[in-house]
Amino acid sequence: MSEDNHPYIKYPRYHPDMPNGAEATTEAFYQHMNQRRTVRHYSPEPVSRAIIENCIKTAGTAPSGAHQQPWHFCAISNPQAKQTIRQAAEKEEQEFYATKASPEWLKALDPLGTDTNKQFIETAPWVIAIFAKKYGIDENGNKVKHYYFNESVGLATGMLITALHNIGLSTLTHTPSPMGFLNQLCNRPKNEKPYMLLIVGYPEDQCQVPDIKRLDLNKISNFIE
Ligand code: IYR
Repeated sequence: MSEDNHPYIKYPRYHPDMPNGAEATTEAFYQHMNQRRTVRHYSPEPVSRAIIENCIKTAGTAPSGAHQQPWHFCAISNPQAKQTIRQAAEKEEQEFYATKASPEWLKALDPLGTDTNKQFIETAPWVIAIFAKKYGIDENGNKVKHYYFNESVGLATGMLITALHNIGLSTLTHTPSPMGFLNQLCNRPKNEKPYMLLIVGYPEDQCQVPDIKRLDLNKISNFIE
C-alpha cells in the first residue's frame, strides 16, 4: 500500500513502567505465564461481559498478514447456545474417539484424560468461538485474498489466552472437528472458518490438572550470538 493512502504516523519508543528493570520484569512475566494451565473442570462463577470485551480487544491488537485482521470472536454465555454447542461437539467427538482417531493419537491424548464428555462447555460462563476469515469481501461483493490468515488468528488467540490468564481466568482450547455447525449457531458467513472454541472461566474448587512438565529453554531454543 502506498504512503498516499496509508499515511505514516510517529511511533515513539514505548516505555512501560519497569521499576526493577527489563530482566527482572521478563523473569516475573515468565513466572506469571508459567502458572497457566489448560483447565477441563470449570466453576459456574460468572465473568462480566466487560472483562470478555477487554480481552477480545486485546486479541484484536495482534499483528496480521497485510493488516487484514482476519479474525472474529463470537462470545457466548447464553445457556441454550452453550447446550447446543456441547451437544454438537460431543457428537463430533464420539466419532473422533470411536473411529477417526488413530491409535497413536489416542495414546498421545491418554495422559491428558480427555474423552467425549464436554460438560465444561455448559458449566463455564463463556465459550468464545473463534473464526478465521479465509477471504474478505469488498464493497462490491468481490472476494479479497487474505494472507496468512491461520497464522494471524493463532497469534490473536494466543494473546486472548494471555489476556484472560492475566486476570486469573482459565481457558481450554477445544477443536471439535469438523466445526461447521458453529457458522449457523454464531450467525457467521461462509468466508469465516471456525478456528477454535475457547472455553473461559475459573477452575472449579477441587480442579486437578495433569502433572505435565514444560520443555527446558535449551530444548526449545538455541542461540547464535
Ligand atoms: N478434540 C478431542 C481430542 C483432543 C485432541 C488434542 I491434539 C488435545 O490436545 C486434546 C483433545 C477432544 O477435545 O477431546
